[in-house]
Amino acid sequence: MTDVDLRTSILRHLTYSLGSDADHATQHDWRIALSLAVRDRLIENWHAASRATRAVGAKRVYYLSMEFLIGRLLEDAIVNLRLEDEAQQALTGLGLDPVAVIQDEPDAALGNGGLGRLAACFMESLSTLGVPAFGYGIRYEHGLFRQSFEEGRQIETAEDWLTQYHAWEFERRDVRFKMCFGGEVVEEGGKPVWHGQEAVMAQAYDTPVIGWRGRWANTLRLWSAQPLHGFDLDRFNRGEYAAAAEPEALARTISRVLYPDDTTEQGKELRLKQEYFFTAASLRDILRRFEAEGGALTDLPKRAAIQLNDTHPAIAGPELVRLLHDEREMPLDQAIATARGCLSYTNHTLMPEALERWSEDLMTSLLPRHMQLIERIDAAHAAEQPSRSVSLTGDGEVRMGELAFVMAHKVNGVSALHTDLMKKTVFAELHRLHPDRIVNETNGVTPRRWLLSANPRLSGLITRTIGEGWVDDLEQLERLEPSLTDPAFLDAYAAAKRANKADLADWLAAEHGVQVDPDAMFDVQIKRIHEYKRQHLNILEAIALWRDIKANPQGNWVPRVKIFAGKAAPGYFFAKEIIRLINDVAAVINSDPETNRYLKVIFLPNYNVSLAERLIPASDLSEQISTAGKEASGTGNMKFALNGAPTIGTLDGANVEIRDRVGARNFFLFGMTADEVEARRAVPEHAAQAIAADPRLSGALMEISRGTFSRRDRHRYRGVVANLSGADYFLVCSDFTAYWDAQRRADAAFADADAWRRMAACNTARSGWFSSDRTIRGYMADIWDVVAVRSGLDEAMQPPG
Ligand code: Z57
Repeated sequence: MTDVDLRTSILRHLTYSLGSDADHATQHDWRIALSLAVRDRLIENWHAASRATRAVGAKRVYYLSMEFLIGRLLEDAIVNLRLEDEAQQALTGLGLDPVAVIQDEPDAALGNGGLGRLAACFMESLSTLGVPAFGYGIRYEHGLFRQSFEEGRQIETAEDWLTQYHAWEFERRDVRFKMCFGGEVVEEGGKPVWHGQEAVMAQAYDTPVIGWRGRWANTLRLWSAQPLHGFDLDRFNRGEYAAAAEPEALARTISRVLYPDDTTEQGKELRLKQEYFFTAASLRDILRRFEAEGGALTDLPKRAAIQLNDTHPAIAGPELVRLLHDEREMPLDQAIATARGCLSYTNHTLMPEALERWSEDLMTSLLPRHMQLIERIDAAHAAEQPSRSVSLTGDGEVRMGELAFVMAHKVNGVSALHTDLMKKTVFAELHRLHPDRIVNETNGVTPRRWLLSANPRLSGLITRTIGEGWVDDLEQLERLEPSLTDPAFLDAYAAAKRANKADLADWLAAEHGVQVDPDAMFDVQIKRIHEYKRQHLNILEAIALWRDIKANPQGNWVPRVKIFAGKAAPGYFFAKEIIRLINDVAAVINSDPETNRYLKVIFLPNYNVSLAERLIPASDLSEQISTAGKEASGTGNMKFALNGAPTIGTLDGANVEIRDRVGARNFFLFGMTADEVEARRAVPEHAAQAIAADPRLSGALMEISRGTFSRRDRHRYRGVVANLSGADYFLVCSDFTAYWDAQRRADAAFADADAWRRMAACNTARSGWFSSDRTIRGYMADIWDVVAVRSGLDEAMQPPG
């Protein structure tokens, strides 16, 4: 239905696809009808893209990821297809509120945090650049849990995005593979054959991913686990109702729920099953496509670049070797070399608790043939090393990082500092053996979602100033540089920020019952709750500031609203304590009539992509305060800078590169460097020393200890205080004074409104390098050896609409 205007198409879908009518339709019905009408406009280009890829025999990128944190899809499609005006007119003409219709869509929250969101930004950039690509992952029935608070404590409830009709996916009944687990390996005709014991079906669901201007669309293919055989009627007829349904429930368990842990590993059997399930199904699909198109198997690396997003799909190494060697008779050495030619691996963390290790026993019982092949791969690799110092197994465990490294032709870190530390720490030995394997690809974010769509006021101003070329060539933001001294531009820039903040203030009042002054500094820390990210450093500063204000209420204080949001892994006790502490502190501070003109603290529940899109454009100050050496990159940091919120931060992850680009004067740097952190940890009593040296820090800790924020349970935070004044592994106390000083520098800068808006605009003008388009071009050149196909396609494609 692309032959009619959007309004007609919406009404037709409402009638003929939903069986509803304009008199009875709910907001949900309208939203689905609009989604289907918009979807119609991208299908032809989607098909044309895969036709063009086949026609030229192009090499494809396969991005394997346990997580795709995509958020809402409707607005993204409308923006990328340039249908904003038409959609707006159609909806208002039908008596609807466009914003409410768009916001009716639940987030697709198939990810935890940075790693999953990065995968989503990469998919969008691959389509914008016209690179043939598939994303492969799991179609979780329940994405990341929903978070609420009860007396300040985190409560988790199941997220159920799929209970609503999902307009963006297509079930591919013809794309399904049988996946096996367990069983044994037996010799048959002189070769090992794996007979699995348990089997489930992997069923493909496809979602089109549309690039800028709808010129190209790729596919996100998510696997759902289904029972091999239908329902057991015999059992049912015998009255065994539960037993009849059991095999189905068991099979579906594999794609039931996303593990809610970010940067920690649980080592659960079901998790390993999930990893193998989606990785093996994806490889089968890749090989089927390759074989359908024809060519010698040893040429697979010329047609397929398979990127492993962390070690979660690292079983791809042995599985691809198994498919080539066991099932297609390629000699083992050649199979390993061919697999390595296709595979590459992205590392996202150096934290020991995140590095995946599976017990050899579990691996042997679940994937017996893979365990044998891992040993063969290990032996082949050991034969290349004179010292034989690196092994894929040890202490009864398989080391997935080492396995991924050995099976990849390239291994990349996600920021310059992180890549450097990878070479010096976790992969030092492997780096010595393979000095050309590790490369850096600093993360990026898609400017379509994170600037154009999330911040229409600022993007409108940018387009009026430099034209709209920046949208898919973000380094054009440099052309704002001359305007940074133009008072008219800076007025407009500040007005856009002020209006975004006023919108946020209205929303906070309406949805959360909190009153904030839109002229106060909006100081924002939004990310998963983790000790290394140091939300507790931020709240300690808030307590210290509150005490200073109380001691001198007539002082010249710069009003601040501190906003927090983020989820804690359900089993991460300390992270949950931090959430509760922040909520308890907020309750006391916000109701203090002596100080609440100057300081408010808000912890917003259920942080997700949509909330980030609301908060970031309305932020003044970006909190990026991790212990140096711990945050691999960060990507929120880039979104804030782009939207004109200067950073207060440490020299960690991509903060280093952000500061290099926006300029030291436009960045509030504090704290120890990664090297200094290591040295400081070796100082005995480092926390006690820091506390004794700073009365503000000791005062804030004292306030928590005496129960100021937990009056009916004074010892509630004994554990938190003991941790901070004892081991303090993440050096919160040792960085406190420097952080406090940086905050006061930020206050002083904010008080000078002219200087501040110049600093904010500088951040926007100089953040163009942080586009995920630039990151993807880096992967294309350094890792994948692929080229865009779009140019050859222009005549084959129809303009949208
Ligand atoms: C995750 O979100 C990240 C690393 C992990 O090992 C896992 Br598991 C999940 C994050 C890093 O913490 C961020 O620093 C980084 O920006 C992001 O991955 C994307 O690279």
